[in-house]
Amino acid sequence: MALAHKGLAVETIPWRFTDKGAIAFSGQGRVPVVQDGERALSDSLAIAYDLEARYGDRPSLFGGVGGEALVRFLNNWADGVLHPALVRLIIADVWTILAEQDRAYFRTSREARFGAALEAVQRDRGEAVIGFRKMLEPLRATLGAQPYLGGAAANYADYIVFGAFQWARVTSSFPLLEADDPIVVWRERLLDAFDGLARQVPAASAP
Ligand SMILES: N[C@@H](CCC(=O)N[C@@H](CS)C(=O)NCC(=O)O)C(=O)O
Repeated sequence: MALAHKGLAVETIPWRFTDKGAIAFSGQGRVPVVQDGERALSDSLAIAYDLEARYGDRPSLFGGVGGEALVRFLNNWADGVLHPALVRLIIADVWTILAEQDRAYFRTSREARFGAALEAVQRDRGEAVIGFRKMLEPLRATLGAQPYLGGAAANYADYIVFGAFQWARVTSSFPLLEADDPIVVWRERLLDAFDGLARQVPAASAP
């Protein structure tokens, strides 16, 4: 979304968890990784800051230095609160869509992290999702007052939070939000952005 926001032409390469060799040039083992000329960048926020600095003549991802600073809080909220709550609702679903060669690695690494079987982690999700939806109230209230976190138009603040929902959308058919939730309207708008870029990835179908 950040690359599209900047209007940059990119080539994307399909990647699997166990395919560490393909991203070894970045000096670490996680995606996203961006190769821009000789430069290898990793970590979404670091990539976004770099894009803003390098492509300052293109549409801004942050709307100025204040936005650039404030988005760090939102990124920490997404990493520390949103993703940990979300992962507990869909983690076993994620496993079911993995390629065979990734399944054992994913299960072992995530079960060590949770101290429980993936299926046990998401077992009570029918109840847990109620707390998840309550936790999203500040997001809901903000989107009730303005169309995007970035204000009148979407910016990197939106892409941080949308990224979590997009991940869930493509890995799990579990309904995270109620149909009349204003967050759904915002999510749909971001799915439509950049000629439906995010919508091109199919949603997970019910098992
Ligand atoms: N905060 C980082 C998170 C990166 C991250 O955790 N990526 C996961 C995607 S699920 C990954 O590549 N994991 C590799 C692994 O678990 O081996 C970012 O936004 O770039």
